[in-house]
Amino acid sequence: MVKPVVLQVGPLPEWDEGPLGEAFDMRRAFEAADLAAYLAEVGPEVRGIVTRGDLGANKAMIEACPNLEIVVVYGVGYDAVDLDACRAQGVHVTNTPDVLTKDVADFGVAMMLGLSRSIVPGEAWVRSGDWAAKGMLPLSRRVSGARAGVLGLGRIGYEIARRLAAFDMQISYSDIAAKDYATGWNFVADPVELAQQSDFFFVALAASGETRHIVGREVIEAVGPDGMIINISRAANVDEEALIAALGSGALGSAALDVFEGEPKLDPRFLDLPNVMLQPHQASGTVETRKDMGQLLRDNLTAHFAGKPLLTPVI
Ligand code: 8YV
Repeated sequence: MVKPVVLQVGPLPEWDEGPLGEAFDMRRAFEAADLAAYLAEVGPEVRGIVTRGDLGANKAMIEACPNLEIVVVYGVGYDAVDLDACRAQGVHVTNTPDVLTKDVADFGVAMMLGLSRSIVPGEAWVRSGDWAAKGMLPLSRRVSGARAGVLGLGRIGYEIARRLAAFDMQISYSDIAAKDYATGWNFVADPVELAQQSDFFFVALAASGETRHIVGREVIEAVGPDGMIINISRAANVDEEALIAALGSGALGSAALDVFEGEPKLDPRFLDLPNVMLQPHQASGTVETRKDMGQLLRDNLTAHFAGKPLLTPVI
């Protein structure tokens, strides 16, 4: 049987690349010196695209593959895939929801605790000898019992809120509408109002054209000089210029960030800010979750080429 030709946009763990190579005729776009020339050469043969949430597949790539049938995303976020171009060519898209939800929620909460309780500076204080030389580390801020706001109470936002409840936090959330599964949590329609009611403000909504910079200067300043913003969603949900300005002026107390515009080449001004925790988009980065993401991605691709229903279709 002729293996379907599948374009791979970025590297994946070996435990995925092996089985993909066995089942499909993989073409590694990320190894091409000239991507446009490579797409012009192999594009007509391509029936599937394997990509990651942070890489996606743009209009040029999709249109370079006239026989494309499916794009499978290694990730829950598909904001970097041009869905309109896919619809125009009748191309299916799948993602990997649910399998990463708890790890991403854990990581968001860990960033909140890590920054608020000075975990990283504490480690440095000990390793540098400052503890012996200068005494106790400056005091940090309590988390338990504080006010938490969750912008976007989807799967990940819900799991974050569930974890925060265990810290006796007062939980409010914003979303398109109140959620019947959000028992005991306070629905606030306006993100600015949610920010005013939050000591810890989580950005957990799926990114789209509608959510771009939903966390703008007004929301950022409403979180305030004693508040913290935690972003485990997409950088595009936050106005990074306004964020950097507020962190620099003190209008915003602090931020813990796992995602950045232009990542991994983040804005160098972040590196000079003492009140920001910087993480390399690793919220779903556990062996267990990445294996589950890879399996689900491969199951979607296999189902498609076997003419069976997709497991986690987006379109
Ligand atoms: C992945 C993600 O890190 O699920 C997503 O949308 O951004 C992350 O889980 C990314 O997709 C691939 O590396």
